[in-house]
Amino acid sequence: MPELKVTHQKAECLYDSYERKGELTHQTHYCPGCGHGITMKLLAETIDELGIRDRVIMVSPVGCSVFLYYYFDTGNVQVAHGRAPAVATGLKRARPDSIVISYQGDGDLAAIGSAEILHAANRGELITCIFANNAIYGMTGGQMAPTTLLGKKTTTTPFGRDKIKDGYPLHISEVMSSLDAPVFVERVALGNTKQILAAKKAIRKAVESQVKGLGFSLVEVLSPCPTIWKQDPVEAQRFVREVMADIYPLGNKRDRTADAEPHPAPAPEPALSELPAILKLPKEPAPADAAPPNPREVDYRIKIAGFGGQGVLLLGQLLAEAGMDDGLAVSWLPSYGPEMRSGTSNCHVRLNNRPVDSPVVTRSNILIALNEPSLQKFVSLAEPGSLVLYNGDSIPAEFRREDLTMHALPFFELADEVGTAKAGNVVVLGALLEVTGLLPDETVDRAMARVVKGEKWLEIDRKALSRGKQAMAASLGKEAACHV
Ligand SMILES: Cc1ncc(C[n+]2csc(CCOP(=O)(O)OP(=O)(O)O)c2C)c(N)n1
Ligand code: SF4
Repeated sequence: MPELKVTHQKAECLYDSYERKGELTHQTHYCPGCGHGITMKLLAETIDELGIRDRVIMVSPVGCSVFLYYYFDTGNVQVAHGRAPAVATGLKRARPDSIVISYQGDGDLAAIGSAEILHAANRGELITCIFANNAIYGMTGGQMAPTTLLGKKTTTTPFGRDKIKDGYPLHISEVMSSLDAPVFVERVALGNTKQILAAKKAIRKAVESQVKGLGFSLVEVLSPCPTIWKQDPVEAQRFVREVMADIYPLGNKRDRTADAEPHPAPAPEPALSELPAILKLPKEPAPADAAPPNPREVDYRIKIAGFGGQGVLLLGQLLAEAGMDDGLAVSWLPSYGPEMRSGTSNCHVRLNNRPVDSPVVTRSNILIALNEPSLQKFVSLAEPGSLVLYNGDSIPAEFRREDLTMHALPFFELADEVGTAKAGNVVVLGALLEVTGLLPDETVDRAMARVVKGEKWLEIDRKALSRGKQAMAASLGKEAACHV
């Protein structure tokens, strides 16, 4: 039997099996004939040939190519829609030795991310962008992209793209090559084998220019999307070759790789200890002034949610300030809705006897929900066995959970009794202290005196705090009596 010779095999930088779906470990998620699969193969071969796999960080977008990280056994970061050039910039600047390759579709790069790509290119960031232009939003089912051809029917242009209403197809490679900084810009296509070989050459040259430290490079790949175009793969390739390439002329738009000077090596970073002086930060309090570390084992992950105007953020701030005075490590992370008032508002507070690893509270062990939508949104994320305080007369039946301790009190009505409903957030604080003993009363009072502006308000808040404690104590007494 003649000896078998391997003439073709997968690139080494692609995983042997893809863990995305148990039953499909040797298939990508791309449709038959999709250009993403071909482009990624060319990219993978380039990485192997240049021997840079250990240095590569791929930045994958939102769009059909989002799962790139399931296929490439390299560094991977998946980013928000359109933000690949911004994240790639950060990665490259933080790790100048890495080879950062961002991969984006035309919706991602030319629509929502148009500002990012323009400025990254204009700054001449040392990154490589692979731009898969299939002239449509693939992942979301076929909306018009900035690159959609005139007359093309899409779900958002049911009568065809109209130059007056929808504008003209955006020629990204030409825009890129009108800038001073890019060193390499080329448009290629996947319309037949010859074009695919040319695409490979361009991709390799673009990546190589980064390896040599020359500057920004971009390859636009005209790419078939048979599924959304409603064509079979052969027909879609023909469309790329004969129709798309006519509107988007192929070829090199900029090549300064022969005479570009490599970017100078970045200046060494200052030592961490020098930063306070450089940034003119106020001196940290001497250890004697700072609260001594708290020996209690504490890990409170508190989510407070309501609508704007309920004092959600101030309540979080009071907890964090008081926690700090108690010698705990604290964080306070506010999150606002877009409206100034009456929009949604929530904040994350962490109180810990060890340094806080992340200020984000995903699974709360204390949830304070100041309205029903907040309870609905966050109760499923409360840790079993944890505490929920709800602003209302009772917990709505559909959100009750047997594995949580849930208390309902009309905090804002109680605040009204002491002078103003505005102090409802401090009534909550009182109730929380009563039920948990989370922080000593005098520490909370000290923090309140610091944070609350004006004697009048401080007086009201002190009353509100004790009203909250009282009401919670009464409610606990009642509940205990019920259980007996
Ligand atoms: C902030 C945000 N806006 C909108 C979306 C919905 N969305 C997901 S993918 C996509 C467009 C993808 O099109 P494209 O970049 O051309 O990639 P393709 O799927 O065609 O490869 C959109 C609008 C989103 N995920 N995030
Ligand atoms: S919808 Fe289009 S772009 Fe998305 S995987 Fe299928 S063929 Fe590729």
